[in-house]
Amino acid sequence: MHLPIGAVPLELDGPYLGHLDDHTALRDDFPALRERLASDGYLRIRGLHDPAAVQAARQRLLQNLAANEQLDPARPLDEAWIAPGAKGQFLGGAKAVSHTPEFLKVVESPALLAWFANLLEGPALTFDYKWIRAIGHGANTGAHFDVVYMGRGTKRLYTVWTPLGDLTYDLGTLAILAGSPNLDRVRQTYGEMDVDRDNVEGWFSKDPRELVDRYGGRWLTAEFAMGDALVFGMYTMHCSTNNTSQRLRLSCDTRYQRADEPADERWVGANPKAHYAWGQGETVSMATMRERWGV
Ligand SMILES: O=C(O)CCC(=O)C(=O)O
Repeated sequence: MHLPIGAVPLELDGPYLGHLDDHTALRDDFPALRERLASDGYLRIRGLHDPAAVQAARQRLLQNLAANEQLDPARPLDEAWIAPGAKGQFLGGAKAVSHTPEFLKVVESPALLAWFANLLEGPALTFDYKWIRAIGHGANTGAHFDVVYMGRGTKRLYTVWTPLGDLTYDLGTLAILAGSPNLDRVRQTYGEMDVDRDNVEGWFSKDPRELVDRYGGRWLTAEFAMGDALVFGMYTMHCSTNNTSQRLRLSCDTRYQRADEPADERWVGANPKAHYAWGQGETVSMATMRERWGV
């Protein structure tokens, strides 16, 4: 089986693409989880969320997408078939969907915040801004570190990537570059960037093969079931595989950190300011910056 990432099809179980480890058995063993997060750069936990709560959040999101003519009305709502001509939607910061009781019950649940408090050894908070994605046919996300988008506070900040529904490979799923938290030179250059300050493209690469050839490691991915989640740090290189189906891939990514550490001011508060300068005026290409950094 080949899974495309952008323009590049990668063979699953080939030299460039393998499978994410499953850390579910360690779910409540916090010292072990901390070790694995440091060594692997991610935690894949099946059933981290209550699947019924995720289903309710999915339902609410589907209703919103249907009202926005993203879904084919001739097909069952729950299957999320793409309306003819619809392209999918990025619903980051769209409070009408991100602040419904159903959605908050998943990403701000007391159980999830308590799990993070144990992992981080202190009370945890989550950013008010939520990134919700309805990914259309052919779309994916290029390889990047999250720190370039949200690095103004503590660097001990973690992403929880949550599929809002069962994700088979054809819908597109997340992929992580094994060993990427140890790419010191990339951390010291690209990892110091801030997209609003520097106005540079955010994606480090659109070519997953190039990164493996240059830095080693392998892309790792998996299929996900409702309730599963992937947790990773700010310096874990990740991307997503293409949605090759005719249905929307629904997922969200939300952020967690210790409450007593500084939080990036762009993403907290009743009306987070979000990216306020990125993409305005001339944007510097990543190719230019990579050449300058020598990475
Ligand atoms: O879902 C995607 O395509 C990208 C998600 C992502 O980049 C993230 O969770 O940081």
